[in-house]
Amino acid sequence: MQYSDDNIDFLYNIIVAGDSGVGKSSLINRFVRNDFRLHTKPTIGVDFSSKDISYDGKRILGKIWDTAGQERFQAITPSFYRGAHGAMIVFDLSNRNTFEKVEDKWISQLRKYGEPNCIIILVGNKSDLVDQRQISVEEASQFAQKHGAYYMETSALNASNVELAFSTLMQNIYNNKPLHPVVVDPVNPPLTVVPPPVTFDPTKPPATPATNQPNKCQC
Ligand SMILES: Nc1nc2c(ncn2[C@@H]2O[C@H](COP(=O)(O)OP(=O)(O)OP(=O)(O)O)[C@@H](O)[C@H]2O)c(=O)[nH]1
Ligand SMILES: [Mg+2]
Repeated sequence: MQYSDDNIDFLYNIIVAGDSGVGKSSLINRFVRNDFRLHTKPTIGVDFSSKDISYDGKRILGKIWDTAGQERFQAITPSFYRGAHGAMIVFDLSNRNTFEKVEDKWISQLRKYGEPNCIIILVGNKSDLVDQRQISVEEASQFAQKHGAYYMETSALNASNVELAFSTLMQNIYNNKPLHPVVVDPVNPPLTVVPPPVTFDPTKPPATPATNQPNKCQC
């Protein structure tokens, strides 16, 4: 079954969350527009973008919800967790506090408000700041594994792994078959999501150093 846009086979809601300044908007800007700005403004509330990828002979559209990391917008974000097939939780590799908040805040919020079968990818951004790194690959990978998430390191500045992180998330949503078709925007609802005609293949390792096992959100 196709959507009214004949070019799109599947549509997934993806929420991007994490502390203010970790580079969420920059990652989306790099993925969607292949652009980067050194000076950005904090996101107000929630922004929306979309981009499609080709996978398994299908066109998959990602509706990407860019949430504000600032504390004053925290009342808004949970309603967007509710409709997400996938979540990208971002921290700044050069700022340990943003990594600690992933467990204390972002993953617990996702478990509380998110869909039980949502797929999580943990992203350590700003990998270009090599001398300022405060979290090792091993530590972040183990943390991701503990939470049933994929892990990837990116740089919105030099574009390293950005496309790969978003497409890995979308591909793994596709491979894990979303159980509940969900709608985020009741005014302009996405067309119904139909479970894909494939099952997850556990012999295909995820593109992550965290684990070779297929992982699901344990929220
Ligand atoms: N060096 C480096 N700087 C980055 C990278 N990604 C983002 N930045 C910078 O980090 C700052 C914050 O980026 P944003 O994308 O606005 O951060 P955000 O997570 O969207 O912040 P909020 O909207 O407040 O939640 C900006 O100055 C960006 O230029 C990166 O990969 N490397
Ligand atoms: Mg932002």
